[in-house]
Amino acid sequence: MAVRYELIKVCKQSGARLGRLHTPHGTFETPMFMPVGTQATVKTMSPEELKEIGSGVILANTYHLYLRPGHEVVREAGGLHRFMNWNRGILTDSGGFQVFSLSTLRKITEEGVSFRSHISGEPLFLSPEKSIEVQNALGADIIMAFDECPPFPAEREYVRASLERTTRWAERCLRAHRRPEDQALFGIVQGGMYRDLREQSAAQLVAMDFPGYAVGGLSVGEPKELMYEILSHTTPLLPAGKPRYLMGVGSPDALIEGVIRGIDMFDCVLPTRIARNGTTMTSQGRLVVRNARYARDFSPLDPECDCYTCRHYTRAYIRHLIKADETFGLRLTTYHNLYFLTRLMERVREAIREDRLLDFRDQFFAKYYGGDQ
Ligand code: PRF
Ligand code: ZN
Repeated sequence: MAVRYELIKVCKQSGARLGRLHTPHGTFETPMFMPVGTQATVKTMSPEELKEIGSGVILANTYHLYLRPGHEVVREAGGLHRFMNWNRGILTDSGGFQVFSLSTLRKITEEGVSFRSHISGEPLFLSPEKSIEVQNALGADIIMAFDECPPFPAEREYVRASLERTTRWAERCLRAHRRPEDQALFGIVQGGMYRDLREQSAAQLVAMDFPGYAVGGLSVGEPKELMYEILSHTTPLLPAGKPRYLMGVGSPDALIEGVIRGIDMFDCVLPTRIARNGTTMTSQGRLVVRNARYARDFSPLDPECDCYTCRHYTRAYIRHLIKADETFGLRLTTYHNLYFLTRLMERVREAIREDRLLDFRDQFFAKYYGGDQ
């Protein structure tokens, strides 16, 4: 088996899980946050920096790497790990979600999705078989089933037909998978905001015995409370002995609330994307370091942070770099934001170990959201 999940303990106060994910490229503690490296690079960060931050698994995208440089190039390079010089974990998303958010003129049928490349405009096609072929060539430790993520809001009838097709696609993915011994294929639960459809999707996928499960179709524009409600309803349907991954979620509050509802893995572009427009996450909440009010502020981004950025550079200097379009500024804010979320997950694991995750949440939120959460 490519990936083995070891459940270490359940927090008596919250029900959250502390575990270990054993992969062909190392063992990583969960709950964990996975930085996004869409194009086989976490924008502005070197692998050495990611290791220093403490990242274990990073995410790359099938859609982007299929378009450019092409999966055959990556296969020839010896797989993604060698291609990008990253010897810890890699997870690839299957491409369906990115086709819908990035390409134009897409058309979905039982066979798959046809679309035009957002780079060259050329007509392309992705199916469950093609997605798995590409992901087998890329060689990530964890690969994802090819799914459809319905928009929000979506009518019940559409969501039902979509999840049933996602289930049939998941079966095709399992059959097409050529490297089950060193790549774990995760199923993705869909079903939108309908509890009974989540039950149907989870039951069908669990019967197929995937080595791990993702909850997809959330954080697509619905109110946070609704996401938490659907999540609370979905995670208990998944087997306790396998890892659970909440796709595309990375705000501090959603990470903590997700862990409380039994999630082990998260990914999101949020920390890296906001860093590149001059927004940082600190123990006192978001800080827009681009703002004029920091022009003469010679304190660190976060007085409680001991990352490379906060040990050596001031808000005034980082603001100056970003205003002057100097790329070093983007590296400094990206480093800090990834460090912040990685430390947050470390503190979450410590709180689970000590059965006090609900207390930790309340203390963290009081500071991060200024007491109004
Ligand atoms: N499916 C896939 N990737 C995703 C999602 C999904 O539903 C989401 C939803 N938040 C993010 N990334 N394959
Ligand atoms: Zn910092």
